[in-house]
Amino acid sequence: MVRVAGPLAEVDDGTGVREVRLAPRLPGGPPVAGDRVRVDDAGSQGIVREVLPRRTVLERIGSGGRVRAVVANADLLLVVAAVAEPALQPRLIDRYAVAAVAGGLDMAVVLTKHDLPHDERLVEEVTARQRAAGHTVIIGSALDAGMVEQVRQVIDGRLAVLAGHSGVGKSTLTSALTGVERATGQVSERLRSGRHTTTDPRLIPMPGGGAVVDTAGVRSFWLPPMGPKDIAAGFPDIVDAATRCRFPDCRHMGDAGCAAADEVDPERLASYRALVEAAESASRFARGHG
Ligand SMILES: Nc1nc2c(ncn2[C@@H]2O[C@H](COP(=O)(O)OP(=O)(O)OP(=O)(O)O)[C@@H](O)[C@H]2O)c(=O)[nH]1
Ligand SMILES: [Mg+2]
Ligand SMILES: [Zn+2]
Repeated sequence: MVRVAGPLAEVDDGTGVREVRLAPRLPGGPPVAGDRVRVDDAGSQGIVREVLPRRTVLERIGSGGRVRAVVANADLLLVVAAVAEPALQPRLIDRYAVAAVAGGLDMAVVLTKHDLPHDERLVEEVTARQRAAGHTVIIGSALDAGMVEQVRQVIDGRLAVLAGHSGVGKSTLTSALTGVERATGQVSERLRSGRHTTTDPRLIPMPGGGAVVDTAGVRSFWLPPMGPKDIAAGFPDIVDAATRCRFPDCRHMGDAGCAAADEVDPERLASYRALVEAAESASRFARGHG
């Protein structure tokens, strides 16, 4: 599945991209970019009859509070964040890491706009923390061929999804990686209009192997409902410390004998705790008690 647009979609069967229709109440659907589908070619236009089981899925909370798939079957989540314009938000990267582990994707971080004035201390802190958590971090300018080559190497022939705030350079990178021109926009215009430049996630193959899905920028990225264990799984440093917590079911929320409280970087622990608290208040709200 290359992209979905209402009742229509584009699929690529290896010989080329063509337009198909989606059957109503599609089993396994609704489909998203990256999905594998069964197409019925009986009529003049192919009809998608089934969405096949997903190997991985990146999910978020969409409008209306429903869990929504963003991309299916991607191998790698590239979290794109600018060091300036828009401002770097370290905890957004942690939220994506939780979603990546939950959905079965590898993750790497791409920090763009290093050519613009920025807070270098914050960038160094974020980079050190993310590398300590086991993530590759690439820093540079999306307008620079050197960074594009580094990103290509990290993708390494796989299917990667580019996600992050609006205006951080996802489409700029996608154009450079694929040679397919993607609409890019000035951040100032975007802030005025409140609109994102990219609205249709689309899977685009890269010459020489691999492919990327350029997604629409998010205002914020909210996780599907999950418990403390699933949230902690997105923090390898907490997972490691947890083996030394006194109790095997330690939630690292101020529990007695918690090793994470002593060993884990305070900002990382605070980031984890904020997610657990947000998940708990969301589930209270859903049950109608809050
Ligand atoms: N100086 C500088 N400008 C950049 C860099 N990366 C992207 N830009 C510019 O930032 C603007 C936004 O880039 P886009 O690629 O459209 O951002 P996007 O992440 O696709 O945004 P949405 O589609 O709205 O989610 C464009 O004017 C780019 O030329 C960078 O590393 N340095
Ligand atoms: Mg874009
Ligand atoms: Zn603990």
